[in-house]
Amino acid sequence: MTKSPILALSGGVGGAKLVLGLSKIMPPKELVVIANTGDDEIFHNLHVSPDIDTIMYTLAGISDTDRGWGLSRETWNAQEMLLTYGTNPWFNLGDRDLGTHIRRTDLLAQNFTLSEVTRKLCEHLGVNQIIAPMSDDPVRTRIKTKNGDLSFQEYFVKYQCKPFVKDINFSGSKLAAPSPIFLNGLNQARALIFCPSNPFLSVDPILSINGVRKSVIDFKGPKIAISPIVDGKAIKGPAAKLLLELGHEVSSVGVARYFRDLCDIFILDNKDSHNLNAIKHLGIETRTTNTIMKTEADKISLAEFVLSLTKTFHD
Ligand code: FO1
Repeated sequence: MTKSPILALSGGVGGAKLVLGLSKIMPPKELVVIANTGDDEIFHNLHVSPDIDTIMYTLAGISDTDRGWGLSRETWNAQEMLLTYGTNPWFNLGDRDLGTHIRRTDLLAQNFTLSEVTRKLCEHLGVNQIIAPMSDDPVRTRIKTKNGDLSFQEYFVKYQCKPFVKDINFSGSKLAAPSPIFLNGLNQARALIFCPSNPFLSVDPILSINGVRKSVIDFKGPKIAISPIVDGKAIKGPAAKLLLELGHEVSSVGVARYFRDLCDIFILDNKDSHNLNAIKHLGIETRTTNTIMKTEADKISLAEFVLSLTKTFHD
């Protein structure tokens, strides 16, 4: 009899690493992964969902782990033809990856929801875990910078996170509803895991959806977060720069303050054990372990550590 699932909220590359670790130690149907879709954007009339694809490709074992996104064995012939035609596509879409976006766009045009489309793509890729978007409604991260407003991908890829960020908001979030699988997970799951990802770019879009922040705060089971900042630096991406620009302390303490009302247990890397007391003073139970996931064994051991905490806390 399947136990009630674990709900893992994930965005970006770091989140997918822990999701892979969890997938290696849990029955597939007990792992429900909710992907941030604030990064989604239309390129060449194709709907691209980067964080869904990173999770889907990772669980299907076909992701390009060096690049951190997209597919292994990728070729770039379509991209080259676009350059030949004098366009300047700053968002690189590989030939195999285009297959995903073409199929997703076709199915959306047939009025399937993004959740249904994701399930169909997963079935064909042999992914048995449950992956769902945070919402079937459009929610888009908007980055307010000193040089004007940018979409997530313009900020992250076109301008390589260089612009100074003044604010971040999520267009469509107030009208959006959590996806059916997300809503079901918030009511039925036995634990909730914030996979290590950028709080402002991967967690906030999810929490911005109508009613979600309150449902997370009221969630009955244990809520566990892992700091994406180790020793004052982000493992990957702009998390540290954004903490600074948005006026937070650039440390795992700064991140703990962000998670203060959202989690019961906050996991630090061993390198940050000197912050243990400061975070405990915030009233958050804190644990330390190795959170740097370089190898598959690292991903599995962090997943085992997190899973063990859901058991102790829960029972
Ligand atoms: N990241 C880049 O830095 N450069 C790219 O050209 C790029 C293309 C791309 C295409 C499809 C896709 O699913 C992801 C892609 N990413 C690229 C990563 C993307 O920006 C993601 O949103 C980040 O991984 C953060 O979640």
